[in-house]
Amino acid sequence: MSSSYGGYHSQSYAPSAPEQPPYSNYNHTSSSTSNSSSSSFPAGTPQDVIRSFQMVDRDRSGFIDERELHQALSSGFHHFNFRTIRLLLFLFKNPHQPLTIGPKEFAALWSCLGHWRGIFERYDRDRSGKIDPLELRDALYGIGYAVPGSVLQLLLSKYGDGSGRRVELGFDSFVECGMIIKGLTDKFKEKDTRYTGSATLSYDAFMTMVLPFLVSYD
Ligand SMILES: [Ca+2]
Repeated sequence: MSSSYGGYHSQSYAPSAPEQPPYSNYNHTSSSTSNSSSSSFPAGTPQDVIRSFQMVDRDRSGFIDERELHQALSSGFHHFNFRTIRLLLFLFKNPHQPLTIGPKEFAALWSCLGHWRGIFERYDRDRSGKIDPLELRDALYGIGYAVPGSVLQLLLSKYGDGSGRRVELGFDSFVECGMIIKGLTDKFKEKDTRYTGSATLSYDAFMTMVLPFLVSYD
């Protein structure tokens, strides 16, 4: 169940799966008292991460939505487009709440983005502030994903401006590409237990694997 993304719960996408139970008590007790939601952050969460969350969680509900997440990440990291935000939301959402992020997920997401930031900076070799196709290939290879050129091309075709010019990815699009490749590959590996490079999987399993990565795509 645990994954390196801080836990996304793929079984909730299985068409045959029962409905998720309705929202149940998630850690924070009485929402009306003014206790800060920091009590729900994992121990050791940096103060600036907690502050970022609280700054956008204006109603102190202990959860943030798409717009609030966009605000928090854009001021903390870099401007994020909403497509990336929607993917992040799907991958990190609280299992009991549709499309919202609680403190625990926010801390996991923030630390995950920190890792991607490090990779981005390491592989932006010409310091252009963008990742070009070769830099992307090397970055993915560097973290253990030898992605075929044809797959990379297909992936990158989503990010062009239609002019046919070479695609360059900002941090948000880079994170998106990285998470799609990493997420799908890791999901595949779960089915390919003997690391043969091929796997047999059911229709349900296939759809469950792929769908979360498509829903953010408009
Ligand atoms: Ca570059």
